[in-house]
Amino acid sequence: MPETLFVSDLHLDKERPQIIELFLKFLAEDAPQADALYILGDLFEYWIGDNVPIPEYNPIIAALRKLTERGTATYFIHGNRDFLIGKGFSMRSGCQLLADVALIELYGTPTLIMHGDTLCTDDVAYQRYRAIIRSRLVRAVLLSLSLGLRHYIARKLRRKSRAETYRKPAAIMDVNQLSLEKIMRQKNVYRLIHGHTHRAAIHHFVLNNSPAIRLVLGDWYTKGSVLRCTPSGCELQTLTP
Ligand code: LP5
Ligand code: MN
Repeated sequence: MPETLFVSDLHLDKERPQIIELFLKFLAEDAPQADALYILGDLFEYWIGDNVPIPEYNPIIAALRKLTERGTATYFIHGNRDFLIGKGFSMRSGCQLLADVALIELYGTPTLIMHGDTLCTDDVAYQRYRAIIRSRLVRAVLLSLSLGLRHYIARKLRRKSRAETYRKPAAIMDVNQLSLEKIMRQKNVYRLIHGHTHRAAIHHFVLNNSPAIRLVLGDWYTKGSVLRCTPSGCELQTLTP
C-alpha cells in the first residue's frame, strides 16, 4: 500500500545519541518503503547556518542523501530551531525545502502542513520574538557573524527559551483554535498536519459544518513519533530506541 511519512521535532543532538541512532535506523529501514517523507521542522537541536560544520549532524545529512538517492522524495519545512537551514543543506541532503505553510494533495485529500509554531498565537512573547528573528535583516546579520558568536547566541537563546517555557502556562503554548480554523478556511482544507507543541494527538472537530482533522506529531526526546498516511487514512506510531 502506498505510504507517506511525517516526522518533526527530532531536536537531534549529541546529548541524545540513542535518538540519532533511532532516526538513522528509521531512515535506513522504514523510510525507503515510503513514497515520500516530510520533515516538519526542528530536525536539529539548532542550526546556525549551512556553512557551520557540526560533526554529529554529518551522518544524518548523509543518510538523508542516501534515502533521496534511493528514490524517496524528502521534504523539509523550517522549525523554530532550524529556520536558518538553506540551499546548502538542501544540496547536501537532497531534501527539498518547502514554504512555511504548504498545501499538498495527500492521496486525494488536500492537506495543509506546517511546523505549527505560527498557530500558537496566545504565546505573544514568542510571536514577537519570531517576527524579529525570522526577518530578512536579522537573518542576514546573524549569518554574517563569526561561527563562535553564532554558537554563543544560539546557546544564549536556548537558555532563555528554557527559562521562558518553564515559566509560561502550558495552555498559552498550545495551538489557538481560532487561528487554526482561520488558516484552514483561508486554504480551504479540512486536514492539517503539524508539530512543534510536542502534544502528539489526532483532533477531530467541525469546520464549516464539515468534519475536520488536525494531526499533531510528537517529539523525539525519548522515543520516536511518526505519522503514517496511506490512501485509507493516517495513524500515529511510536518508535522505541
Ligand atoms: O524551542 P523551545 O521548544 O524551547 O521553545 C520554543 C520557543 N523558543 C524558541 C527559541 C529557540 O529555542 C532558540 C534556539 C534557536 C536557535 C537557532 C539559531 C538562532 C540564531 C543563532 C545565530 C546564528 O523558538 C519559545 C516558545 C515555545 O517554543 C513554545 O511555543 O514559547 O519561545 C520563547 O521562549 C521566546 C520567548 O518568549 C521570548 C524570547 C526573547 C529573546 C530575547 C533575546 C535575548 C537574547 C539575545 C542574545 C544576543
Ligand atoms: Mn518547534
